[in-house]
Amino acid sequence: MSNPAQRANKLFVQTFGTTADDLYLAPGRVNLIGEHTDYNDGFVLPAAINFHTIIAVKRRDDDTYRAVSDAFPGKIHSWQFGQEGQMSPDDGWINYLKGFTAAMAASGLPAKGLDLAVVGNVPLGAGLSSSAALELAFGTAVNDCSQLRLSPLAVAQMAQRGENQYVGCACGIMDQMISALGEQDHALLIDCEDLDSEPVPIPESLSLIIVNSNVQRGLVDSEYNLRREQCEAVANHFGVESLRHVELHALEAAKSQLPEVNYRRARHVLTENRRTQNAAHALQAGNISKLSELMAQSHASMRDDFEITVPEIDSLVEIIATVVGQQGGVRMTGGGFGGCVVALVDHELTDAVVEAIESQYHAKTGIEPTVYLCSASDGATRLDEELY
Ligand code: GAF
Repeated sequence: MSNPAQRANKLFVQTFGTTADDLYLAPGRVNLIGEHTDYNDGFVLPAAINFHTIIAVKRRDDDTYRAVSDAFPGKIHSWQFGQEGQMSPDDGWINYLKGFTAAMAASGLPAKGLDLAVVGNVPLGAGLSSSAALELAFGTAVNDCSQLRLSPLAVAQMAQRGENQYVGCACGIMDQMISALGEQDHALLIDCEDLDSEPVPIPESLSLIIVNSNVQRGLVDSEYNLRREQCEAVANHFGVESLRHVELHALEAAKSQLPEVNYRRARHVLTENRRTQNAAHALQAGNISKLSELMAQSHASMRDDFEITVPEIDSLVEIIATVVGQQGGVRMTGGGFGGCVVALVDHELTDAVVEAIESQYHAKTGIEPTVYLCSASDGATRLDEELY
């Protein structure tokens, strides 16, 4: 049926027996380069994508929240502001909303209650940040409806706090920040130390292709948190706050004093920071062969040093790289252990890339891939339904 905005409104009426006041939307994201660098105060280069979470909301006079999702119609969750209780893994998606209100309450910010109906088309569990899209659509609605006047960056930080403290995932700021601040046809170079960001135009000659490996992601949170601990252990070794303050030559000099695996984790982060800054320059300059080289190096570093790829993802990257050569870049995107690869390729090669994936990936892995032809989109906002 209809578009997602109409679906959200319809779900709202079916659930609450009245019409919603407003619609809010936030995008998922794809990271072009700069993986596992955000929580090390490094650089990332993500883009918001044209896959969204949309929430239809109605303001309430009390501090109660009632929420329904089209993934589980009929199941209404409700809680009171500041009384979110313990996170329950069985509650799934609602934890991200409760995390947001819990973080607001802990910061001493007041907020009024809402009734809300959630729909979306960000693929779930694919590493495209459906959770950040949910948090930012909700956070933007809460901010607006309670007239808190938080900046989009402050909403993103609140969402990250909720996910860290309530949901228990030690994620960095990248996903929330790009979902808040994304710009159409641009990636965003973010310095995760001071949270400065700079839009980088994606050349019109390039197609943004995302391919879901459809590998079931396992152990994501525990492996993610372990990587973070390994990085922090190296920063502690040098007596600095984060890996941002460790130079590559100092890391090389200290190699024999570090556990080998931690040395490799840190080498990924330090080299990835350089690659990310260089990739932003290459994109800006339209230097696609340089971008291609940097994305290939990034993938190899994630595979060999950070060990977050899986054979199916490596195989997808190889299939695409063989078609595009120096006329585009390809690498795994997101936290890892399955999920998606991202490719930025010359438009003229789009069909050849899709054909190669469809003819080779299943034959090599026994899994059907899903291809999304995307565009970089704007960040979270209140939605004018007519414009959607
Ligand atoms: C996940 C996290 F949520 C991000 O903060 C980031 O660390 C990413 O993995 C890896 O780059 O998406």
